[in-house]
Amino acid sequence: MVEWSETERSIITNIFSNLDYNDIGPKALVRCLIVYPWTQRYFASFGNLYNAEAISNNPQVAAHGIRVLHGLDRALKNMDNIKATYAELSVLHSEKLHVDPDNFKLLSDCLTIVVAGKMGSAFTPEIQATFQKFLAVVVSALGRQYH
Ligand code: ZNH
Repeated sequence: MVEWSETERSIITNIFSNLDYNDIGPKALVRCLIVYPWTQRYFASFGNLYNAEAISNNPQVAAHGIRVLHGLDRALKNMDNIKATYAELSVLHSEKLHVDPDNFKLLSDCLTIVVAGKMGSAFTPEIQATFQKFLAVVVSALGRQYH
């Protein structure tokens, strides 16, 4: 089981309580789709993803970015049981959506970059380390039901 210190818990709680989901969610997913264009294949139903501008202006991409970010609330509220918390979502991504689990890491890195840009110098190495630890646990949990 993953252990969290009180400091780590408060860092994670703090980041999320100051996070503007409607801003950060879309920006993270947009960045992922632009930087790693092969991730676009899962969003064929979202319409025009023809270039960076189209991706940035696509309302379905924005809505999905917000939904994914809210998906992290579950981990936030269940930090001691992230694995079980994502069991169902892992099955969905594996068996129904057929999302290659490597992509979870790509999106989490994009999220880190967007959060870093937003927080500026407040995103200290310690805070980054804790945020990336949190995302790594989420990524591992989401990849858990793949076989
Ligand atoms: Zn995912 C969906 C989360 C990643 C793809 N997602 C989803 C949802 C959620 C999530 C919550 C919804 C579900 C239901 O409905 O039930 N994701 C998530 C998270 C993450 C993710 C948390 C990380 C961090 N995804 C991802 C990626 C991808 C994806 C990376 C690719 C690339 N998802 C997806 C899809 C879907 C989802 C495709 C479906 C959509 C629609 O249809 O709308």
